[in-house]
Amino acid sequence: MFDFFDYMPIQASTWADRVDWMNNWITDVSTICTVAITAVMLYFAIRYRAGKHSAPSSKADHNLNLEIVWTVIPSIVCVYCFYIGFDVYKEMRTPPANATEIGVTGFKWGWNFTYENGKTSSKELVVPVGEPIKLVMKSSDVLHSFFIPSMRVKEDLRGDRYSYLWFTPTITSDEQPGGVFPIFCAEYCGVNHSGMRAGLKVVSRAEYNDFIQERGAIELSPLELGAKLYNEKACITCHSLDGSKVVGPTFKGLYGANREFTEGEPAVADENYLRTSILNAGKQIVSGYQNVMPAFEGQLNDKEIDALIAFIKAQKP
Ligand code: HEC
Ligand SMILES: [Cu+2]
Repeated sequence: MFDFFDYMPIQASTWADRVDWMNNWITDVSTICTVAITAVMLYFAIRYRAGKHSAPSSKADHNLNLEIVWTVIPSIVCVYCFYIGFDVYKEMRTPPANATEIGVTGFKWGWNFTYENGKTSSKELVVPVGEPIKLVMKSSDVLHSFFIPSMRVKEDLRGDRYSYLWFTPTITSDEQPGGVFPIFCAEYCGVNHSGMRAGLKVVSRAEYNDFIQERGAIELSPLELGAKLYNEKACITCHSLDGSKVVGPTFKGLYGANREFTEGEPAVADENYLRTSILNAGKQIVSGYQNVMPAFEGQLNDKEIDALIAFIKAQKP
């Protein structure tokens, strides 16, 4: 509406416009109401102060029309706020399938970023401009929250499951101080909480490719490590890659598929489902199979679990 207050950080993602519009709209409506109500209150307090101007005693006790008006109008305003908020929220919850995926791990007190080919970084998260970016996030200890003000996104990181964020950066970060958009932890997580700062570096696709290409020779990509573990941890003895049913279900086309169980509600095989299945297969038994898969809880570290998930995701239908 009027944009009375200009305090928001630079708009650098496709969300920014809509988030700011909503923020300004709510602030403007609240400001107008506060000013109007205060003005009327002051006017009445002075106009009808005790003394010779005292209000004559009145027989009016209520006014139905007035009450309907001041109930219906605020209700419409509230429902409208909810509606436009929900509209953006729905999109924010649904990352597009073609997004570039980057892993984020929060720990006391810092961040680790893992790119698709196994390259890692910690002080700077580097992303290509103009493309959707999906962050698959997890904490290795307490709750943290990943906050990039210029992208207008923030989401908690938990220790027991993955959470997601996605955004499309609209401008590169060249012009920013330090060449990066600031990243903060927004969940109080201990003494060095305020030290959990990093930078989001938004670059061209070509620069991004160069950046992820520079990596140590011995580092395996998550996919390569996943393939190695698939053999070494003997998943291969019970899970095929070609669609055939062995002791366990095939990994072919598993990611994103609907799963049915001997007990309980069906589920979609997303990252959280795969993680639970790998660590604790006995929790939900896939219909048509026996509960014979060993629990890998405690036998695989986070990096290995992420690698197996990447490997399963790569087995396209
Ligand atoms: C001894 C055989 C066996 C081994 C070894 C085994 N699994 Fe399984 N797995 C199964 C069976 C049987 C099921 C289906 C029953 C269930 O849900 O527990 C299953 C289910 C799964 C599921 C859920 C599949 C679906 O269709 O929803 C995943 C994911 C999985 N296993 C991953 C793995 C990984 C990764 C490994 C290796 C680290 C592994 N499994 C090792 C037998 C095995
Ligand atoms: Cu933190």
